[in-house]
Amino acid sequence: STFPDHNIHPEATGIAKKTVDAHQKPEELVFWSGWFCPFNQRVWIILEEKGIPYQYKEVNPYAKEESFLKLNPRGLVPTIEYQGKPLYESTVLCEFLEDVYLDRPPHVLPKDPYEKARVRIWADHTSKHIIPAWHRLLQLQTKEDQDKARQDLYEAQRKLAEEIKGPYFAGEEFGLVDVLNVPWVSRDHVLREYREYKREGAGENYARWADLLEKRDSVVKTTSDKDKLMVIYDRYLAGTANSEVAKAIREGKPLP
Ligand code: GSH
Repeated sequence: STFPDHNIHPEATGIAKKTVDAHQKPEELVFWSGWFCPFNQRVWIILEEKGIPYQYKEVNPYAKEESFLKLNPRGLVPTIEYQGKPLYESTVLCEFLEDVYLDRPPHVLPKDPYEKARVRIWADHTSKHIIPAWHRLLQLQTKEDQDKARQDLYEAQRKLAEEIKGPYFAGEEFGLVDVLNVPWVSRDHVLREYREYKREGAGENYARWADLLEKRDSVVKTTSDKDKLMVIYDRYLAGTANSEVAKAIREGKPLP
């Protein structure tokens, strides 16, 4: 079908809806958001963490509307317009917001060049290893594939956890590696309920860090009701989702 996730709930719900309502007036930063999307939540969390003035606009990225493709030819959320100019890709956007709003804490990248580079290594590890394994575990259908994906995920999360300075990844401040991971931490109830996943499987350090991250105010404020999210995740669990991410996992290709 042309609209793989056609019966997606049209807007944020619960606490996230209040956050949306508080960000309706025009600002120089427009956030084109999909309430359900974990990549999208990364950017939303930074906007909230730094208290950046932004205008929230909901978009259904599956509809691939012409006006949206003009902003982001990949047709994905998150997308922003800053002073009328479009940008996209969640990791790029997180770094962009740090550059533009450097005076607003938390500083999501360390100042020290060595520490900054180290953060980028573990951001890359998150994109290359943690997120793909997470989605394989969610989506693959045979026990064998799921067992393999679960082991891959534990291993990738354990490696990252060995590098945590504490309490957050890079030390005292909530930062880039934390924000890149937390949307999947706050959705891991799906894996715990349906895929025999547990945080401790990746070690005590990982579990402690994950427990801390999901309590962050900015995370809570950008999280919609679980029942609305589960409508979407049920399709992934059944192997019938047709998003770009779902197709990539099925075809064994890198994520979009
Ligand atoms: N690499 C992108 C990023 O990090 O921003 C991935 C974003 C992404 O996959 N967004 C999904 C989307 O817009 C929603 S979670 N999908 C539209 C589609 O699959 O057609």
